[in-house]
Amino acid sequence: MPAFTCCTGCAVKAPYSFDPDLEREWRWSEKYATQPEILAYANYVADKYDLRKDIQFATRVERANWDIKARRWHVRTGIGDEIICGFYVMASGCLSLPKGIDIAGADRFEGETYYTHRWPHEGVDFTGKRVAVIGTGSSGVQSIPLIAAQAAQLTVFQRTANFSRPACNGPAPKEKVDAFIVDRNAYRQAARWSMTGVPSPIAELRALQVSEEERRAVYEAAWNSGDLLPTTFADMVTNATANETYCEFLREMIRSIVRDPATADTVCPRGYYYGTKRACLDSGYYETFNRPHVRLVDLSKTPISTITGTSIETTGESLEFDVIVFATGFDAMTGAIVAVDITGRDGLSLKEKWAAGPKTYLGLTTVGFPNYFMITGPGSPSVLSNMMVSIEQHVDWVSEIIEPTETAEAGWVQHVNDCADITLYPTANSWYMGANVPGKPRVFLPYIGGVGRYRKACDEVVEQGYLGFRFQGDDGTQCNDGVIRRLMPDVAIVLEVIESLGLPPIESMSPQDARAFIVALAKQQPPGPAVAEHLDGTLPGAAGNLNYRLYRPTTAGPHPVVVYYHGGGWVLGGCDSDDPFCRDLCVRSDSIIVSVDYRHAPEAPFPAAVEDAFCALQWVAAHVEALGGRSGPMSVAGWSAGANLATVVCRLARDNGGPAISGQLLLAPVTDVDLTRRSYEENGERYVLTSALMHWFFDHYVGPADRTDPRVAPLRADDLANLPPATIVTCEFDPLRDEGAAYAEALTAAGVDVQHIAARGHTHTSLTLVDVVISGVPYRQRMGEALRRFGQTEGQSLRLVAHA
Ligand code: NA7
Repeated sequence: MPAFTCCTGCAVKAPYSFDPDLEREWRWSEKYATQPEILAYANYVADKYDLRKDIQFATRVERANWDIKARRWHVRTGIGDEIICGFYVMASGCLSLPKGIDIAGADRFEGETYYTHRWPHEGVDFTGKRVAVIGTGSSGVQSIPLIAAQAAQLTVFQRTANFSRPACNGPAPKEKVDAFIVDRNAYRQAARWSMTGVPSPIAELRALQVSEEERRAVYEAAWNSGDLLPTTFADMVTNATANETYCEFLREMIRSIVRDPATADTVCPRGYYYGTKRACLDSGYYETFNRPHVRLVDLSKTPISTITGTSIETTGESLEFDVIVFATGFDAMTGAIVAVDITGRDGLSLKEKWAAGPKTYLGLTTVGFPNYFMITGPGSPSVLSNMMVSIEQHVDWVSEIIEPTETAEAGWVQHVNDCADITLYPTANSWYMGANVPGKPRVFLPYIGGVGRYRKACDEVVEQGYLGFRFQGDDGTQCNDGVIRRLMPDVAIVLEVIESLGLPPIESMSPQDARAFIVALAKQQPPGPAVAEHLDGTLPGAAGNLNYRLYRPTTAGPHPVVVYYHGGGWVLGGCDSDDPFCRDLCVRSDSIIVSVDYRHAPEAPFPAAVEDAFCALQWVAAHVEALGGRSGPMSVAGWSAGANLATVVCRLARDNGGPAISGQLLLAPVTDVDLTRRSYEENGERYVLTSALMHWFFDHYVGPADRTDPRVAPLRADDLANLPPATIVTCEFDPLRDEGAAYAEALTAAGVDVQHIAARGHTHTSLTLVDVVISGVPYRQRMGEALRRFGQTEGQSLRLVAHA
């Protein structure tokens, strides 16, 4: 068998792009070229640019340390050389240091032993031999059919089944090659700004939004595409139910290929989501298990206990072999870097610095290691991208700069985690998480925000005067400190989409047009989770009937009741606009949510909304049991202007002898009329709720004389004592952030039990975007928990009301 490759198509889809001549001269024979062809390309490039004179082959770098006085790196090699240099670049690969073979007795085997990562260049002949392959990752999946074609007997030892699809290898489709030849630049540009470094359409539909037939058609097209990352659905990496539909389709395809049902069942992956472990492409992998001389051993049922001189022993049997092939993977992303003993400023060891997981700025640099760079280091798209595209970007970049700051590095590490945390990836035991190497910290290693977004972050670092980098020269230090990405990644995407639509600002519309606009927007939202029932009704307001919508949880009742007031600046919104959020609150709080309308300004200005809000509260209190709720105090909740009403009715209830309220949940509340706070200055223009829009709301809602009335500006009330316990959620990028925080402080000072939750990286509107902004889930969960707590605190609130 010739040397094979576990190539992902990186080199083939986009070889070096720095020289148009090179692109024209070289032609690949197939989509996923094998190792000999890639080696030939590397040699061709080395010859063409006369590179060999600058390369020292067969030399291992063992140590490197920074000489702070001379501002130089000292790099020591295994053959005793010491190289002194201004810059030290580790381009040592993400998957180049093999994971140690952690199987007892592996070194005792007396037959032939091969490792997929160190394949003999002259090839291996398996003819007539009994061969074992251990490992079914990308390397195993690709080598198994080739080994089976020669061996007398092949036994595959599988610990975890992997998802694999046909590679459909062969010459690249002519139309793709022609398009590339006609406009190379367009292809390169598209690749550089794409998600994965391979230009492909962005998935817009969500899997559960389409019919089963449509879903299947998309999955079949993906199966037949031969692409590693074909476009499927937008929620594939974030929604477990959506992902499971794809997993089940793939299992069905596997079962249709593998004839023996027990073997088919064993090679069907389970227990993790598609893509969260590196998915594979193969040429006849599943078909191989139909061959009479190929057998599968399921190590999840009968693990290997030891390897002897002639056999592999599992807990179930002993099997003799002539050859063992280890396809057991790599110490991914960090292994090859920390294998060199690197010491930075003040004797700091990189291995120790990274003991709990790698910390980098942009995956390129790390604090304490001046003039040190990593090509495709942890925290950059790296293994989640076409490596060539990412390598070229890093190489272009490192010719420029020096050392990052602590703030910049901590901010980037946070951002890399924020990106991973909204996906299903951290749920799997994968090498992306370091989970294949015993004792390695469980950290998501690459950057999953995408090649294009990553490039943009790097470019913005430069545009902002090398934000987060420190330059140290003879004439002192220069530093522009800061964090390049502070918004939650999914919030940033929503803002980008809104910006790309070029919508007119709401405050430029009439209230009627603005309401129609909000209704149209609400129709675009995902529906939110299922509840046992939602029913629409009317209740008497202060000047006529008001609509309400009740959401009932699926669990057995009776449930505590929450009266909810929608957002919309007292001018816009209604039960529909906040529907997904109310469903979500209902499920997470296990409470009945009664979302009540109130009259809107300017037709019905202040105090109409307050009067209606209080009437609605009284009506719900009088009908708690008729609505299926648990008797006793209710809680109130609201968002924005609705949160303003929710806290205002708490004061009214306190001062008017009821109804009893056990707690108030205030999401981004309006608590004051001062539009000059710092949060207005910082966030008044770019994050959907703008200063201009707040002016528009106030101008419609309340005349200047009434603006400081505590029923408009509850922060200005001089008697905040004895109000129900409050959970107040403020959002970092919200003009209302500081007045929400001030209100939390004022209530606390008045002796109210307050929980203040500051939502990092969120905007005024992002936490209500259920199933769109996944990073809002932990906050919605805490809001649900707050309501649960309120639902259990009858005694305290009754006492508070009695006091009033
Ligand atoms: P991978 O994808 O890490 O696969 C390694 C495989 O070896 C995987 O199936 C492991 O099972 C298995 N393995 C590892 N250790 C053992 C032991 N001790 N016993 C049994 N089985 C074991 O590495 P590859 O080389 O295949 O691919 C690396 C990347 O190269 C690939 O994704 C492409 O990007 C190119 P596990 O899943 O851990 O249970």
